[in-house]
Amino acid sequence: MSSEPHDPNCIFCKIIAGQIPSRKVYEDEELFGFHDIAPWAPVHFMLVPKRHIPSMAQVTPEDSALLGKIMILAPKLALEQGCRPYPQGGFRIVVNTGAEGGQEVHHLHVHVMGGPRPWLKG
Ligand code: DGP
Repeated sequence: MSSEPHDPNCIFCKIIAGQIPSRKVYEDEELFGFHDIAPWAPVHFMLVPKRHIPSMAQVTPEDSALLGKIMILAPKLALEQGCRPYPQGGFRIVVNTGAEGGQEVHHLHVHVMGGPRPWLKG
């Protein structure tokens, strides 16, 4: 274990616990997926571990299966949420890490974004 299971002050821990409402796209024993409240793209949801890992900077080899599961789930859920199939369609995966990485919520989260392209830059 690389961190405490839950942080009572963490907004994503509260979402996972159902204390703050969210638009859920996925849940199992170790992962939770929900729509971003401020979407950057027509389809924009996040996948998060239920265990409170602050960021990618704290993951360890013990988290390999968890991270792999997120990456395998992302394409499946992207299609379910309305992204068009590869190669004309597709999606972007972003994991902001630390202040200089643009991370605002310090509970590891994988953004999955897609849909018609005008939102996409860079
Ligand atoms: P980041 O900058 O990578 O830490 O992204 C955090 C994202 O979390 C940001 O795009 C907005 C989203 N977010 C923040 N608070 C809430 C919330 O209460 N509910 C939901 N669904 N999303 C939130």
